[in-house]
Amino acid sequence: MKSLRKDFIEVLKDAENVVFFTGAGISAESGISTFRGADGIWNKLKPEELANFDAFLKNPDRVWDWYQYRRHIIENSKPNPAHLAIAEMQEYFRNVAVVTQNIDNLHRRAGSRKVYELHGNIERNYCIECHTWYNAPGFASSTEDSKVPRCEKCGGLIRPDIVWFGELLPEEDFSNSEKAAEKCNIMFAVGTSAVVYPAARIPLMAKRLGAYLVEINLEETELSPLADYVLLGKAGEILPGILEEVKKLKEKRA
Ligand code: BV8
Ligand code: ZN
Repeated sequence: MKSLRKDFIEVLKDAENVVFFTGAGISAESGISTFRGADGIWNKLKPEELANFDAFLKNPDRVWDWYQYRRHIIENSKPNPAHLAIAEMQEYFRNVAVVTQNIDNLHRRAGSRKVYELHGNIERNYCIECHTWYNAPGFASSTEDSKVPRCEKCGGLIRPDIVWFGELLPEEDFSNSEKAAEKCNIMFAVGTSAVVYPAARIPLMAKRLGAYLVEINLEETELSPLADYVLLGKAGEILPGILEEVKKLKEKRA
């Protein structure tokens, strides 16, 4: 990796609170498709046809089947060097938070401890009538792919715990993300097109309140003009490079 800019290194040196705001691009190198861009799944499918509650009520089997397809891919994937580098940053900064729009649980599997999930988690499911949770490992794989399971208590439809378009974000995760954005010294926006709201407010808020905003992406996005530093390339290559720099800085200081 080419050498990092001096002003960024200065901020890294003194930073105590660091936030990683991540999107689908960080999991691309784990083999999970992004939503937008060249290989995005929304290029083939319309979000309004699948990722919303009305679509689920209209054709629950179709929507369940689509999530089962994605679940199988996620179950067979593993954290990549970008997720692992973020988890290792916990050794070097006082406070590291991950605010993710991803539903794949790869940050926790990589070892990140403070993870706020703005769009839910595909490993969890609940009944739309009585809200009973169905989170036992293997629950979804024990069901038929093409048939939505029913609640054993009330017979209601079971859905994945994912925030669909038009739905509210989980209150606690969103408010913790806002707090993390308010107090961070550096905010990294990694692998996100930053077009889905209200999640995309998080890096904007951090920047407005004085954080140094670093963007890591294959290409420029709507966030780029606001970023203090734009690093173009693969997250799985850039983040391990930054981690190496952090290690050097902290060793020098010790
Ligand atoms: C809400 C879950 C309040 C399903 C997802 C018009 C204007 C503004 C806003 C709106 C509007 N119309 C509607 C809205 C609101 C809407 C919204 O923002 N729409 C946008 C798209 C216009 N938001 C909502 O509906 C939200 N709720 O507002 O509630 C409300 C409630 C009731 C009534 C009124 C208001 C709920 C949003 C929930 C979104 N859920 N999907 C599922 O996963 O199946 S969105 C979907 O996009 C994913 O969840 C994903 O997390 C999210 C964000 O996408 P990204 O992660 O950024 O991924 P993307 O593919 O776009 O980009 C990947 C990037 O990675 C690219 O830039 C690429 O270059 C880069 N990349 C690729 N490889 C790499 C890489 N970078 C680095 N390294 C690599 N190797
Ligand atoms: Zn039920």
